[in-house]
Amino acid sequence: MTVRKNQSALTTDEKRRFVTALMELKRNGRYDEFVTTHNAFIVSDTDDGERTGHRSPSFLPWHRRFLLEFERALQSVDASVALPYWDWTVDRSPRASLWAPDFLGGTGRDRDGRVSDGPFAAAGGNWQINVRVDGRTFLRRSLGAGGRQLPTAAEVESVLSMPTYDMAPWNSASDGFRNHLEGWRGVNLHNRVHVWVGGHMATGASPNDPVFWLHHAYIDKLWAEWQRRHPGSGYLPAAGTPNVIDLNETMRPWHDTSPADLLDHTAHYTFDA
Ligand SMILES: [Cu+2]
Repeated sequence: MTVRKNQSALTTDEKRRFVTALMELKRNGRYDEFVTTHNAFIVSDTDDGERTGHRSPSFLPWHRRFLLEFERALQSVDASVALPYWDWTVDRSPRASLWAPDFLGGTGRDRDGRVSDGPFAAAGGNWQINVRVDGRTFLRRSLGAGGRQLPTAAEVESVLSMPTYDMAPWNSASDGFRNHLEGWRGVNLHNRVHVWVGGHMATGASPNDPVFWLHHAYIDKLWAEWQRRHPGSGYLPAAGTPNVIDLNETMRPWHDTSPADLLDHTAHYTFDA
């Protein structure tokens, strides 16, 4: 059984295996397929039209399935690997071990945002950015630039306390747990973390930065935590909503899984705590 651990608790060997598996997916081309898929959904998900991956109720089950696909790809390289999660309420500084050279490497240099240490630095030759938002082929970050702050535990708590999963109009204007977690409204959790990392993470091609998976694994964990706190609340909408994925409707691009199929993560993985 896959156990997703807090990234801060990984052993040196676990970090090395995770990075090696990422490198192999990058080398064989599968990694960039995930970047392409994510970018296509970012571009096509709109508040007034069809929306599946983002700014809609299926933001959470869509990313759960997307991460599951990615984790299975990693495990096809090394069966011992699981996706770690990044609790950014605790590891909230660029000095966190997450950003050390033996794991994800640090922030980008001032001039052009180029990440210059760690396994994903362009100079290593193993991490060329192919699914590009501009001409530049090197991974970019600007951790906490401009004095930006990651969300606090109290802010997370305020969102976990919301009893309703999602509400009409089921988009970036909605009240409720999903949109506050996603960040289009209120204290802003998920979106703000993308912006705090900066560089590729602040674009539709955000999975170019491996921290994408650790960020979304924590967002996914917060969904599980919300379910524990609100056992009487379920996924919404239930049925008949135009442009929006209802509970039992299947999601693109897989066409074989509905939100209902993805509500219970324990069928696929558990968390360390
Ligand atoms: Cu996304």
